[in-house]
Amino acid sequence: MAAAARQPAEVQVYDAIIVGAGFSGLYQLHKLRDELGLRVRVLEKGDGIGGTWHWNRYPGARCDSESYYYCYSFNKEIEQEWEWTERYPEHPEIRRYLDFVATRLDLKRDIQLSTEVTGARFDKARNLWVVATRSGERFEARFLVTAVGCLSTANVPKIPGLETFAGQWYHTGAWPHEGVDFTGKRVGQIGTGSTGIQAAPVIAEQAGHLTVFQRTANYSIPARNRPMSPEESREIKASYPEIWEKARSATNGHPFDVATRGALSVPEEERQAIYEQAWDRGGLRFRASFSDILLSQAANDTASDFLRRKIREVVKDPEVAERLTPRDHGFATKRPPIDTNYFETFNRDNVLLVDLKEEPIVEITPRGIRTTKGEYELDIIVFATGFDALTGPLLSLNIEGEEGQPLRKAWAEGPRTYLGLQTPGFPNLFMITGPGSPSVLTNMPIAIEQHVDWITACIRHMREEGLERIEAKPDAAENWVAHVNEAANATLLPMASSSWYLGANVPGKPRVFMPYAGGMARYAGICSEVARDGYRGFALR
Ligand code: N01
Repeated sequence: MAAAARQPAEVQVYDAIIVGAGFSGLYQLHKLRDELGLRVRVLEKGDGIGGTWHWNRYPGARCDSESYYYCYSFNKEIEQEWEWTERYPEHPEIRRYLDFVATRLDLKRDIQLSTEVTGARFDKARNLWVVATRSGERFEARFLVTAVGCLSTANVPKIPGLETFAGQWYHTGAWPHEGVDFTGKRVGQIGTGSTGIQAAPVIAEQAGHLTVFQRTANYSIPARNRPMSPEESREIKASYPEIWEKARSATNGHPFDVATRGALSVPEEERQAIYEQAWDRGGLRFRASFSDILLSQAANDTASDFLRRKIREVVKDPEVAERLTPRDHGFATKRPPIDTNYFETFNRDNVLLVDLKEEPIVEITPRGIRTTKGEYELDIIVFATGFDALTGPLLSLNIEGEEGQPLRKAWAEGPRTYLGLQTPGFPNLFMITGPGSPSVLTNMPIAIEQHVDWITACIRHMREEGLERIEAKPDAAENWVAHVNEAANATLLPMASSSWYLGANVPGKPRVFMPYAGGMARYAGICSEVARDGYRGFALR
């Protein structure tokens, strides 16, 4: 890719540095370079573009949003030319799509791969960011835009003895590009979130034996993946203007209607029929069956009970079914997974479920995993244990603000942002889908495009007005954090105590509800209003 000679001692000067070459970084590069004419460099840690999809190549990895709207909406030609082959795109197809976009827009020449940002500090005398990389390069730029994704810092739990394990172990979010051969192997998988639920059925088909170590039982809706027919594809392409309009006006960036009726407003029989229909259709849309599934406990109970019954119907052994049944949280209060044959997998002879609530892990031994009840011998351990979500990817950049204060310190009690776009004390730093924005509660490309468009318009404004510096005001951030809490508390989301939305999956992480739960359309409206009001809440000079 970009072939500029790398000279460790020399400072390379740009108008903007973007960190990350996934969905966000690619679009931000296009906007700043091709619309504003800025000199831009994208620094990407991986040896390929694709962000999340570069790293997450575990068995069964495919997107939970449907392909026809898990993509960019800003370019008509790309939208019309690209052909999705399945209802949900598998990881190689998403990488091919992003490569197609990057080639079409000639983005690669400004992307520097295998370049890990190890530090960034704001030079307040010159109003610019000084960025350092692992290989010793130095960059300077007026603007620093993080496009690092929300789920890119792998969480490998500190289980004693891991270093003694004689077999191989892998985290799903850093999967070997050459794949892993499970043939005839005894595999242990820790974790039953969206990732584990996608991976287990595929691993079970290949492995000699699979043991799934489950800490918290999860709900899951069948994905009902299938090939896209040419007619379907044609119809979708003809309706894109309406599809995008719907996605942007929705609460979660998905182009489907959320029912306006409440779950308890219809008789039991009709409610069950609605759930059955949603179950047969499959996918994340299940939670749109009623308007109040995430607002009313009684409504949520009806969905949760329906899904618990489905587990009992699918899983033949009643004891295993009971262990697989979530009792501690309501449906969709944690990010709901979708699956292909997840619960069915536990009917296989070569699959065993270990409930870590009954027998917690004590240690990893050279031979496998030892719980309080015994040792499970394994050749391979798969950590499907999730991520240090939302804040982890930002904190790992070692960013220091204008007074030299580390971001890690500024966020010791949890992320403090204004609109999830900026944080006080860190001028000219923009975060795409940062904590405090709807991000992971939405269909990501919609949230990404909204942020990139807003950031681009803001930088355009600054250049037109001859401004050098923009910073979120402390009181604006304080009010926004309060509003983020208020929006979360108006829903049932904070009630799932083991949720990564709250940082609960990482020991020692502050328990703060991080994404904005007030809805994508409402959020986008607030951002537009703020800009129209002369960037209310930001200090510009
Ligand atoms: O991670 P998770 P994920 N000992 O945090 C368990 C997106 N995504 O990678 O619930 C034992 O959800 C943990 O248990 P508990 C999507 O937004 C998207 O699955 O904390 N177990 C849980 O079961 C998703 O929500 C797609 O008690 C431990 C699991 O590991 C997000 O990524 C596909 C443990 C982690 O689940 C994250 O999903 C996949 C320990 N010490 C993911 N630590 C697509 O759209 C953690 N666990 C394709």
